Amino acid sequence: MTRVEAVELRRVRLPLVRRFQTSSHAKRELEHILVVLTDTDGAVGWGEIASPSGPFYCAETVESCWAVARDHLAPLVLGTDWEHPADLAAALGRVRGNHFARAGFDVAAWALWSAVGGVPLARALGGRRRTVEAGVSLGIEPTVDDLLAQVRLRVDEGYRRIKLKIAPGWDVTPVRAVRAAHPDVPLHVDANGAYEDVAEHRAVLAQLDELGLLMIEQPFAPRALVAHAALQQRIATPVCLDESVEEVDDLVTALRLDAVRVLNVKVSRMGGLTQAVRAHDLAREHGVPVWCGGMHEFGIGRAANVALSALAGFTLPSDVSGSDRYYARDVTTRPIVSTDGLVDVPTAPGLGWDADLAYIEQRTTDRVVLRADTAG
Ligand code: OSB
Ligand code: MG
Repeated sequence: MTRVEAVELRRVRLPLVRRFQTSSHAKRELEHILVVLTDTDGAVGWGEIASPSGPFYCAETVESCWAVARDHLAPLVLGTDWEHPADLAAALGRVRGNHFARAGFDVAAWALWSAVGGVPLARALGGRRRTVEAGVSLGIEPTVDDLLAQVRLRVDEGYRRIKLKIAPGWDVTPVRAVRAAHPDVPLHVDANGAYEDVAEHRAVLAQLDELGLLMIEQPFAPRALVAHAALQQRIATPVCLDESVEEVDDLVTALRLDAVRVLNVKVSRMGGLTQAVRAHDLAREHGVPVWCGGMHEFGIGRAANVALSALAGFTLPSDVSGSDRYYARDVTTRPIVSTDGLVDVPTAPGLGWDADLAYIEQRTTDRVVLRADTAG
């Protein structure tokens, strides 16, 4: 039986190696929340809340995660005895939504539990791969030439798949240019829900369908499952869902509608590893290949993504690029490295990467510790 005695939350800021452009603004640094659970024997587990700062990917923000983690999730964790991380995840499920915040606690529980049990996290989750294939996600660039330079760089580094962000006005032209320069590279596009519906964008979607893409990810809004199903009827390229699938039940609906032929499983979006594994299992039963999407995680969240990607259904390259692509120095004592597009799955017990406390302390902007005796 595990009882968590202390929950520590730390807001940590890391500068980005290269600024990136989102739909709302350009970012030079990211702030994530690290979650540290300590049990009654002094064993420790780390998790990461990798929420974007603004509510543009989903409804959560760093501020909402901080408040929900401190006021609701930490007290729940301090008041729950658990045998297995899934038991704790079920208790956290009393909080609706807030998946990024919940994921930080769920990952910390898995890290703690697998470390105490002496098994690598990947094994604890049921994964058997020794290495996982890494792909990269490339943002919208100022020009097609800038994008081509980025693709060249990442292909030369050995990444196994290139994903391009697209939006109305930045779609067929850049994707065609990349395809012409790299006829054989596994390529896919991600629209983050930027397209209105099938009718409005018929020509663009038909042209993308000709480019030999692995998939078209989330062209329409999160709740637009019927639109995704209608698109799949018209194109041969598999439709992949990201934002649409926050609950395993969303996947049940999407499978029934034939709105999902590839699934992006994100630990954060699913609310943690427990639900991510369930989504993987269900997709696998239906013959739907999955891959692990990223949220520009620091090393703790990235380590969880690597462990998850070791499961059998992860047959497509995941967004588990090396730490160096985003951060000059990561929050782990060793960076996560991708060599020739492969990341080794750790064989040490637990997460497999250790938190770099000195550096984390240096980058911490706020910190709170909650204890069992003060929870209420
Ligand atoms: O849609 O996959 C996405 C980052 C922020 C918000 C949404 C997405 C992303 C990424 C990150 O693509 C990729 C990575 O972490 O390597
Ligand atoms: Mg996506």
